[in-house]
Amino acid sequence: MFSSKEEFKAAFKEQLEDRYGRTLETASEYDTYRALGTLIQEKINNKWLHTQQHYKRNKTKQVFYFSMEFLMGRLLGNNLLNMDVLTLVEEGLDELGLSLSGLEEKESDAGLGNGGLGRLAACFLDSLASLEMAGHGYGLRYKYGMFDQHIIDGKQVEFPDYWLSKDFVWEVRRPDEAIEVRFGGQVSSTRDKEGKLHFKYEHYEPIQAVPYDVPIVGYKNETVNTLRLWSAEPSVGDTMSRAEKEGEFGHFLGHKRSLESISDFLYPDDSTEDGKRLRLKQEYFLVSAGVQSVVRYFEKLGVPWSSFPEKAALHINDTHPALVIPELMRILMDEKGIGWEEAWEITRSSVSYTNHTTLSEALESWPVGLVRSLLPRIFMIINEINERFCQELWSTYPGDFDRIADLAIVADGQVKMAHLSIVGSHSINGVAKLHTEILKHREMKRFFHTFPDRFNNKTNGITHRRWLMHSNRKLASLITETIGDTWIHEPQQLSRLMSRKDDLSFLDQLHDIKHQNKVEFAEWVQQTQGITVNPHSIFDVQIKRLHGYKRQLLNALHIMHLYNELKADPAMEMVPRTFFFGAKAAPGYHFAKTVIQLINRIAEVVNNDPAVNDYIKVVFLPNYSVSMAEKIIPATNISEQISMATKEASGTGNMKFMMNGAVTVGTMDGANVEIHDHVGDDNIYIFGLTSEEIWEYYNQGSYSSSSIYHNDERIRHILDELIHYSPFSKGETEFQAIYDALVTYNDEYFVLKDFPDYLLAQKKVSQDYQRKRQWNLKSLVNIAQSGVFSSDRTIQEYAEEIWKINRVGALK
Ligand code: 26W
Repeated sequence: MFSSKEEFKAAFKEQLEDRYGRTLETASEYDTYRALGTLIQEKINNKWLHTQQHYKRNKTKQVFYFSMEFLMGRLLGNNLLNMDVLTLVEEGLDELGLSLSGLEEKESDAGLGNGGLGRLAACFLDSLASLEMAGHGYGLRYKYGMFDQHIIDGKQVEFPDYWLSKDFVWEVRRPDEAIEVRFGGQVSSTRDKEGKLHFKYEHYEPIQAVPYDVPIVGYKNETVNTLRLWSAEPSVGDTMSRAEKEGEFGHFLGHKRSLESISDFLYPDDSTEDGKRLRLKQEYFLVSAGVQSVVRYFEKLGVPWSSFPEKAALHINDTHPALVIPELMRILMDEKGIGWEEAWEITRSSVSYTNHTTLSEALESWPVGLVRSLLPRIFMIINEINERFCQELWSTYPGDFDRIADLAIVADGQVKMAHLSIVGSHSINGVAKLHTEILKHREMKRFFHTFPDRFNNKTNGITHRRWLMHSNRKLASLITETIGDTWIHEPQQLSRLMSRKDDLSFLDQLHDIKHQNKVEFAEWVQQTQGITVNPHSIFDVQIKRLHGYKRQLLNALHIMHLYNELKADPAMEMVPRTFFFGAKAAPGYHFAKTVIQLINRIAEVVNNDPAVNDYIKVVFLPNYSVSMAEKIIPATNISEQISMATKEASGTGNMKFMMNGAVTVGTMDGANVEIHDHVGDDNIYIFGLTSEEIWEYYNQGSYSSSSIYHNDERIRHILDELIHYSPFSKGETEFQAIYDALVTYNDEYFVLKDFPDYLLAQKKVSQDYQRKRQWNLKSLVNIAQSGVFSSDRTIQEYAEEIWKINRVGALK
């Protein structure tokens, strides 16, 4: 790397001149960003090459993490940190009159994911490389990532996110490693003399999958793994012959466009599965290109097929890449001549599956007709897997038709992807303790009964490098000054901070850092949103996708209630609070969009009312993204994790806030349960129904939201304000759907039921916040206990218990 600032500055200027034809004086900020990015990329390349050679030479077992989403965010800062040149580069740029943070803003935020599942994949890649483990990501190179959200007249409007309009300096296109993926066509079979079946696949549509590789740099080590993103391109030979046959260039162009559309855009829905043909094409495109490239690599090792599972672990991130199972079967049988039993053994021993949701509307299933016409050979294999599985069930549970119908992979004209994933893998994991228990004893109860040894828990985690060291450098420095830097490699050492729990000056320092972060964030809000917020107020933050079960509505109703109270009694004592929201709604999710509209209405009313706006402010931050999260989380006092119990599989935002010293207001859901275990009752505000209580209500069918509405005057007042003339409704009917969901349709997510308890928890927050020392202590405990939620811990568990891989150790 660079041995001095001088060396860096010289190299940087040279890059700017030689590669981009600019000098420091003539370069735009974007040019300087590109010059810096490509310069660092060149330095990474050397390590990257060595890592690959090392894996090959040593025939190292490698993990291939298949995911339809990788929510990477920006890479410049992270790469500088992991390459151990952050300070040197920052100071060097400073001497040249440039600001690193300014340049970082020039990078587009790679939003190739919806939310939790995609960001988890990104954190895992960082941990794998930082732990010197051989693990790579396989995903799609969407031209358009998660849509850009604008708020116009208080409503969400979506714009395409053409993130590639700026060069993505980190990717390397590798056309020589392109792979052909086949769709449609017909399959016929013939028997040879020995009676063995051979399948012939004809009249299919070939599409080229071209890999774009992105290096994943380990923290201060020699490991650089790969995120391989596949892009769809027409197969040259095929299009030429078509153009010739059809004799018309117009046809050729249309054909080309339709092929390329496979990797055009990310589906922006993480809550409902809508069975679109193009989505299935995307899934198979990723899977087929990925599995073929793994097999190609494996064959170069020159070891027998039976050792495939010792050389490759194929992980599927939710069911979206579940076709890995029949695709590997297809290649092993049709292309490599391996028999069913052996192919099945190899496949099942190589594949593992993570479930990320219990929401039934998000479970994928594909109509049989669609799978058959788009992927005829794959469909045959799925059918065969299904038949063999049902046979086995029949011998274990003879006569139990009901059970077999319930567990079948193909049933009711649908292919059930979760069933395929369970049957075809050796490990199935949930993402937090509670979630895994729900899978084992409720959602996947019968599968757990059949395959008890396959189920296990891997509580999620987040990379402390991006989410603490990079995004909150002041706090990271204070931690290192206090307990040394061993926590960086062993984040659970953060618990040593507990020795400072009685140290007033340390607690003050924590407070000062939080305050400075709030001041900086307030300045950013002022500049970008034109809203003035008071950094002395409590910063209360809910940032996540907008969904009914996540209950942004509960938060919004609380604010309406506070407003009503303040208006009724202007002398009421109130600790000033600023409520921040960041949330995108799926474009077709009307209810979620109405909630966004309500939040924006509340903001408009509250922020413009001089009688309350010294006490309450509401800010809806449009276009929430990874880079925005990095700005707001270090400045947060209260982390809102208020999903209806049983619905949030884990949550990972909750962990990021905790690590940055925010205190959680939350339900006993997902990983909140484990956060509570680690910090104890005094350092978290738990409220609301528990999962058991929810199930009890379900069993009894005894929940009645309308009786709450009729009996609780506060609730009635707020809900009436939604539909009758009030400052919030202005006499319009926009919020009728919210009223109806809560009152007429019996409040699916128990918002009204949990409302009173939520108010109490929030009252307690306001009281406690005023007792500075106790509050700072809560913040300290949260930071000190957060080490277990580093994704390094999670990845170590996956490595040992599922993938069976070790640290590669120092590469040299
Ligand atoms: C087919 C449409 C679709 C797309 C994505 C349905 C469901 C999804 C994901 C499974 C939703 C998701 O992101 N789940 C979240 O995963 C996180 C990482 O494990 C958890 O922390 C969140 O609780 C969970 O909601």
